[in-house]
Amino acid sequence: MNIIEYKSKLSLPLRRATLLFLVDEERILLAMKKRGFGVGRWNGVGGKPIEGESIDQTAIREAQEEIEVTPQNIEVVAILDFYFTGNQDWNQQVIAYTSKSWVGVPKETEEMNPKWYSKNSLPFDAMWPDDRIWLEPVVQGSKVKGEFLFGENDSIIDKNIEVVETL
Ligand code: 6U4
Repeated sequence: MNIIEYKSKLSLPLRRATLLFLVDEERILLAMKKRGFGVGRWNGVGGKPIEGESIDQTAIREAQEEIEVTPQNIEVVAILDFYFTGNQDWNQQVIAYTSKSWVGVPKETEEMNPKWYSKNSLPFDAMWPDDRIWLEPVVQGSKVKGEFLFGENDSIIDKNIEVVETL
């Protein structure tokens, strides 16, 4: 199975979700997901839009809910289409953002536990397996478009990655 074959069988458009990383010159803020989809992994903060909300508003609200900060200058840095052979309900398009300024201090909530990491030493073994492919260029300042097809145990069985000028 590859992405082209898989997509040809899909009938519904991908639902969207956000993923946001606070960044400074040397560091990136990750957060440990404490429950739900992606539990036990370090990731950005984010989730699904609620009715009437723009995707940018979702990214900001989710940061407020999950780590109690308000991002001030969000920028889209990746658009990633994720497909799962095992469960179509997990398919999603993730809009990934960085923000270089914010109001508040990142705080643990019932959903996420935030922690600063050096951009040079991300904990890829405890992250989504796609992260080492697309987040690496993103932390170096690139913008990325990507598609990933996951098989058993979230292994990547097909992927397309492109560094782009604009998203
Ligand atoms: P709720 O509705 O909050 O209970 P939950 O199960 O917590 O849902 P959701 O949808 O809010 O999950 O958040 C999923 C998060 O995981 C989003 O920020 C997007 C992110 N995500 C999904 N697939 C990913 C992947 N392959 N790689 C990655 N992040 C991913 O780095």
